[in-house]
Amino acid sequence: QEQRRRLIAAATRFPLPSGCRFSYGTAGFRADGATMAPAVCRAGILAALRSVKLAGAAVGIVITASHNPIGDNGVKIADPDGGMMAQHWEPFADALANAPDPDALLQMVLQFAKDEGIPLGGEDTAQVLLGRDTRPTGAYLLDAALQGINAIVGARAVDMGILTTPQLHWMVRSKNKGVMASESYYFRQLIGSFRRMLELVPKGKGGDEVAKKLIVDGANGIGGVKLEQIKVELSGIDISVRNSGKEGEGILNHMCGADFVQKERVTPHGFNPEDVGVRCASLDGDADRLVYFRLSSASDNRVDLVDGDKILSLFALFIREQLDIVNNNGGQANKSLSARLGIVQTAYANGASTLFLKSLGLEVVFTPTGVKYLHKRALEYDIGIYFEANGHGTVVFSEDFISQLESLSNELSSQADIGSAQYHAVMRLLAASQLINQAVGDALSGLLLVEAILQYKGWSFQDWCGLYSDLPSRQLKVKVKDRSVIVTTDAETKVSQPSSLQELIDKETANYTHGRCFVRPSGTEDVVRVYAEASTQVEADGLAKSVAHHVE
Ligand code: NG1
Ligand code: ZN
Repeated sequence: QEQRRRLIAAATRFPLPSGCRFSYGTAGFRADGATMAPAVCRAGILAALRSVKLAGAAVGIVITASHNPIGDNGVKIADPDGGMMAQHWEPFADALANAPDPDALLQMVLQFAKDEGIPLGGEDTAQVLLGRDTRPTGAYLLDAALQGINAIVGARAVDMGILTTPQLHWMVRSKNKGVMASESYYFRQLIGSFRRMLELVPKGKGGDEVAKKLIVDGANGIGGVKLEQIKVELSGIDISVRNSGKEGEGILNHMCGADFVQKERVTPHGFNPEDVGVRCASLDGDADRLVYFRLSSASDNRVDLVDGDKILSLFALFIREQLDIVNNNGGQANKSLSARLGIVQTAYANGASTLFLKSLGLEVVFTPTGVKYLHKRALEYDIGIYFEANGHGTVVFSEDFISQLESLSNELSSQADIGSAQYHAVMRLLAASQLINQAVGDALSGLLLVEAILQYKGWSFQDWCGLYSDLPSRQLKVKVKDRSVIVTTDAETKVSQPSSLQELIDKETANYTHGRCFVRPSGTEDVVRVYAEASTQVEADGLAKSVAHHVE
């Protein structure tokens, strides 16, 4: 009875405006922040139910619209392992968000609880950790989420404050592993493992003062704020933050941030000609994306870009090198590591990156867009490295592999091999596994791993950028009446419906050397995206434009 009363009360407080339709897309629900309260409240209900279903394990709610404009907002749910909510709950998320009235919502929850075997009404049955970014609608939506969570009897909500998205995912994962789920613990892990990585840089490598200098574009979001908080403790790099989110510095994601830099390939707001040649990094508004860039010249605003694909390539090279050092030294079976290393990309990965990775003999596989697909696929390996071209990605290590590392490090240290190259390589892999966020792509931890690897290799930005040359590409957005009429297959590389569209794309693509083109409906915006690659920029633009024409 109490349970029924609470659900009706919550749904009544946040009625669904007529004509509103929410869909749990690539990264949860997203819309204009002012219209999001009903969906966020219902996401609160959903998260609490998810926790009850999973025997009270902590789940997470993140209130953010990532790289989207400041007026937008969104909500997504993290599962107990810190990853995205299991996909088979998405249809229920959609149905719940769109329940037309309180009574329909109540019936829906009761029916779902029955079908899924979720026991309602118990005490202390669920816990939900909440985080939000710096958006002005964040506090209001946090309240809506709290009311949704509290509509489930026995659910406890814990507001973790204003955080980067990956911090919240990390906290959920930690909580369920019995590790302290606090921000200070998160920072301690980041700073400590980064320091260990630098201690393992071979003598004579590592940076001079110039190599240590890094300018970070914080997108006027939460990432810059957090980086300011910890940068004094990051000895070994000299970080200055621009677009740090301080009063007067600019608007969230506006003319700055990882999405802007990666898509527009121009200098973000807040940079000037004095920065030419300096290594720069750009985060997005919630700090789960990371790209690097360098101002090419003082006379125009173009940048040399290092996108997610090249960050992935750097990580892959580094990890492969460490595995080789361990396995080629001595060669005794009990002192080697057996690891399946896998690379996961999406259709947006630059074709040149895929060729490069394959030329190294690495296994490369593809999934549809969205970390929920990439992350899951990466978990199939002992070491899975995934990145979207836009800079979202991470490295995941299997538990079995981590225990191999731990026992090998114990064995080597007890045999007084701690000066050996093999021991150092094992320790580097261990430190990297602690530095890089295992729950989800994390710009701050990714940035520190990049910096540590550049120092290890003694590489400049140019050395890194020159690993391979990106094929010229173009991305366009097309507004259509109903984007859901486009259905794709083969990890989104082919259109299956409408059936004539793929033939048209093939015909256009055949006109270009190294042409590649695909279209798909966005999961976060009301548009169809067109991506084209070809051997020159003019050709890539031409291909994208002619295909966009067929989509309209
Ligand atoms: P959609 O709108 O589904 O293309 C975008 C990004 C994804 C991912 C999500 C979540 C591109 C082409 N797509 O998804 O990679 O980051 O947003 O934020 O960048
Ligand atoms: Zn983001």
